[in-house]
Amino acid sequence: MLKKLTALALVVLTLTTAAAFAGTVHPGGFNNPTGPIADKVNDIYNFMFWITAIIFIGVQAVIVYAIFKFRRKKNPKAAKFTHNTPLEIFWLTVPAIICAIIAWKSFDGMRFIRSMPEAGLDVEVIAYQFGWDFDYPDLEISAPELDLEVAKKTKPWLKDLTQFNDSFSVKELVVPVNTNVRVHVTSRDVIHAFYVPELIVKIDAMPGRINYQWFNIPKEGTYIGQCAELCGAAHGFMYFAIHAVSQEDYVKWVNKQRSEEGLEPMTMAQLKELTM
Ligand SMILES: [Cu+2]
Repeated sequence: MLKKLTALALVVLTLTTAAAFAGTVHPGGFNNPTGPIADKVNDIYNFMFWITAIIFIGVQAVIVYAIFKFRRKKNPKAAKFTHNTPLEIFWLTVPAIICAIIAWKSFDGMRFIRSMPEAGLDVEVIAYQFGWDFDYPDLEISAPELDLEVAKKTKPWLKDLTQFNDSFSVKELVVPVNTNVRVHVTSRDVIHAFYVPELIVKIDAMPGRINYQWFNIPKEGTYIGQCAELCGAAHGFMYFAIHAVSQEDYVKWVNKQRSEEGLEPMTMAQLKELTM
């Protein structure tokens, strides 16, 4: 009776947990992989998933077959052999070939992710305890700090993140869509990590060292980023956002920042040329 009750409780718990999370898309989750790097990683993931699935089903099928075919009732006398050369050659070569294919695909993916595009919008990302600076060296501007009280009303992603703590600083890295963005990442104090789950982009921010990473966002929208290296008390609130906008909105945003710095506005052609 107790066993049955425990089993029932487990089933109910599983179902309610599944129902509670069904359809939940965490603002910082990787539920909507976006961009060429995410596509590449997804591609490798799916490829390996299907290899694993086919092997799993094959192994289970052989086990079930053996259970019935070689059951004690039908085979009262056990077979006693220790070697089968063709079988041994098979189970050494086939896995070796599969591993080689996976390695080739993985290295190809790594090469793609780690090769910086020849040109792109350059952004310097500087992490610190506890926040981020985004500087655009070619444009002589920096991403401004958002006024949380104002931003919370217009940016739904902030409302979700500030419900537990609304005392942190948040900046938005504004980039144009369909443009290669090259980030040069470093830190002012301890090790942090620049992590944008939906773009499947993650790179350490190390003091005294500049790491590099690139991405290209095909869809307008807000992509939440966060620090992914435990760096101190407010690590959990080290959020930022990448805001991918149309070319027109990007020009407007850049010129707003430039006018605040007392700089001349730039045209779309000038800005585009900087990324070519
Ligand atoms: Cu951190």
